[in-house]
Amino acid sequence: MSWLLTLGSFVFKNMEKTWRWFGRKDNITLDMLRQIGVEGIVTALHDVPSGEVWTLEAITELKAYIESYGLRWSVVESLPVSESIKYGGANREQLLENYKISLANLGKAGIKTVVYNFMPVIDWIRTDLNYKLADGTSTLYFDKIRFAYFDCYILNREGAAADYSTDEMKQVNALNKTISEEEKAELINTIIVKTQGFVNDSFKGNVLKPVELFNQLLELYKGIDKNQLRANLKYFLESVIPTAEQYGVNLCVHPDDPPYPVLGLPRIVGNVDDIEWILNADKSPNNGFTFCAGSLSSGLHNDVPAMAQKFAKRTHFVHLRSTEVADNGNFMEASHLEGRGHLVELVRIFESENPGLPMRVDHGKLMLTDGDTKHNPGYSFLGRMFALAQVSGIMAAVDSKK
Ligand code: DNO
Repeated sequence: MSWLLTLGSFVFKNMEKTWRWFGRKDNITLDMLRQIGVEGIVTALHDVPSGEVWTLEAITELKAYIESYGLRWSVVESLPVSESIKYGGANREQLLENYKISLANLGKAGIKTVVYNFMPVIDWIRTDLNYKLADGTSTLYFDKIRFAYFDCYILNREGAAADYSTDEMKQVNALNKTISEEEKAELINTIIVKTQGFVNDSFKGNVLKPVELFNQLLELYKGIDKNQLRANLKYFLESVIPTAEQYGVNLCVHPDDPPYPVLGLPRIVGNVDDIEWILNADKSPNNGFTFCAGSLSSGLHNDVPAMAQKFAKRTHFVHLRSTEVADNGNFMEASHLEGRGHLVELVRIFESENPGLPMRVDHGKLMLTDGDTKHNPGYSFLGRMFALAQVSGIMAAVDSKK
């Protein structure tokens, strides 16, 4: 349990150890989580299609199930924002109404932290889900050239080549000469099906023609530039924040992963200016940020501890994860003790600037028997358990210095 330590007039409250759990279908059970020191659960009503109302009954039923294991439902990740809200489609008003009802129901049930993202078409992006490391474990990897190949030769996006340097295009063209049909299929499967399938409603279920579907979604964003996407996010906030305030719910936008524009699509949650803009677009404390150290650290432009210091007070939820980034932009998940995330520093900052925030580890490696169990990419059991133990150690060391 999170505990309060009173020292003179200071009251410290540790970060709450939470874990992303994908509901009753998750092979990692609540019983397992209770045994490894998890305190709070991060989950969603994964069976409700994006845009539909989360009823109070369904919310309270899942909450009671979680509580029957001595755990609590601490955070919703995510209450998805439908594409039509992001590009400003005809049914946007109805979707916003539904969103408000779901928020109100969550507030009534006592679930007060709600994550969403505002990434058009595609959520997090990786090109390899099984990148082997020297120690025998494997991790997630983003290879810029393979991604550019996907853009230029698989999606065949008009004008795509102009988004890459001459040298990058040389490598992309060379890859085109050597890549096998099998590798191509695996790349499509990785970028569209496996990474999106469990977090992005557009690609849930059995997607028969992923590339065609992907291109249709890209079409919806023709003419939507950064300013228009920002305007649509502001419109979303103006519509839903009053409800969040009324029911005491803290909404917190997740950064873009990776934190820069891709595939000709704008991305607007990737750097200090973006986050400042969002937090100023509606100054309500209920309009907050999910500090995903992993996503932020994968952009070389971001100084992650400086951002934590700057945005700690408006942060409602923290993802503790780190990455290593090469000069050419390729990146992979780092150990939770290393890399550009600087998690020791972050724990120090958040525990002093905004005590008691929920945090979860993210994107564990594949290690030991992880490969034998079916789980969502990045959400292994042993890899994440190992990371949670490391982060718990960091927290204990930071707390002992208070
Ligand atoms: C991937 C996740 C994201 C995140 C959403 C939040 O592993 O970090 O899918 O949950 O973008 O809405």
